[in-house]
Amino acid sequence: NRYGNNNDDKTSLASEFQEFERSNIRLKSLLGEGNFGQVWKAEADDLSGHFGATRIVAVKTIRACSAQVSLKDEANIMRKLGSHQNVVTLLGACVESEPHMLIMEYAMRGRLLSLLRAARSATNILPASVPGGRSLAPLSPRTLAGFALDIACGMEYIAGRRIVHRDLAARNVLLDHNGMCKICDFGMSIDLDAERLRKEQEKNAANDLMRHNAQKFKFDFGSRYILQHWQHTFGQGHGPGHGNCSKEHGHGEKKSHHGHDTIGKRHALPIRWMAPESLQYHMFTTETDIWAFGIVLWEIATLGSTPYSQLTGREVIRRVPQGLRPELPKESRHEFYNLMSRCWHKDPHMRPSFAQSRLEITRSLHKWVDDDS
Ligand code: ACK
Repeated sequence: NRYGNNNDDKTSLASEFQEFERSNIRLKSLLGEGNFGQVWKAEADDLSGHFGATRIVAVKTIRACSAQVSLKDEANIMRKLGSHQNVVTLLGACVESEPHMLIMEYAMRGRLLSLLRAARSATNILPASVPGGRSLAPLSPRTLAGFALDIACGMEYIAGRRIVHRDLAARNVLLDHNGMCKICDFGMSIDLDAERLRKEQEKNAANDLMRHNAQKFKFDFGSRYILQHWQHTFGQGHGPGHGNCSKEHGHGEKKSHHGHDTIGKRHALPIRWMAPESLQYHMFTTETDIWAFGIVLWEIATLGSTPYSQLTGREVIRRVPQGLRPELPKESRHEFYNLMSRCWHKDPHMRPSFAQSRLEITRSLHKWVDDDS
């Protein structure tokens, strides 16, 4: 299976990713900068399983002024993901000491968003295609559908590993030398298994606290009983202590249920790619990733337009939960019209899965091949 899981042995991952020796990395040129970090093109020696060899890699680092930002969570998510041809693979990490570094496979053709925008103008020079690779010049409907298929496959794999990406967008899809899409940037992602474990621990801690309070209450009840008994026996004004304890106890510990606290990370949010339930209730699930996938289909069909470009972020937050959707591009093929608008169903459970999306895109691709021949 071309798109199947090819790294099911979770136990092998832990040992595979020891701390990488940072003197084996040579930064060569800056590829770009994000909110907190930089991405460098670099050379790395002796990567796991390739001793004695040097490989061109991409290295993500944290800028000195953002030293408090950690790349550990991102490294753990990428470790859990392992290797898939439509996901940027982590090759090594330096996260035991500062500055943190993530060593990733290098995707030489850069961001999908840049490629889509470059294709708008015929005068722009697009990268030539590699023999055996996908043709990128011109960007035919079939090439565009190929991108959509790659992203659906990558996301199906990611969702299968119980990771919610939370920042799926054409700017976070890279192209390798073959013109194959690779999903990247897991800086905002959450691991649903780790979250569940954390919530269970929180619940246990809350239960312990409740048990502790219940015992305290029992003790207080007991002491009040003794006090009343004392007062009954010896009359008011006598007794141990001050004898005025009737209203002081019995407060139950309140347990807060803020959905947004469960994320535990503070980042600028990709509002124009977010589902109504994320905008309103800070809920992030595989279904909200599907919503973002629908927006990516829209970005592909419009060659890199910005969703709701006429609106401010504030207006998007207000109007998407009221039913506003991106305008469907006239030039896109009917199948994708249909698919992207189903990704934007108000009810998350009515949205297609990534597997379903993959099947539908594959079917369209086959149909076009048959129509063309
Ligand atoms: O369009 P780009 O060249 O592709 O500019 C951005 C920049 O770094 C900041 O994110 C590039 N980039 C990120 N990760 C990789 C990677 N694994 N391989 C190649 N380029 C990358 C991205």
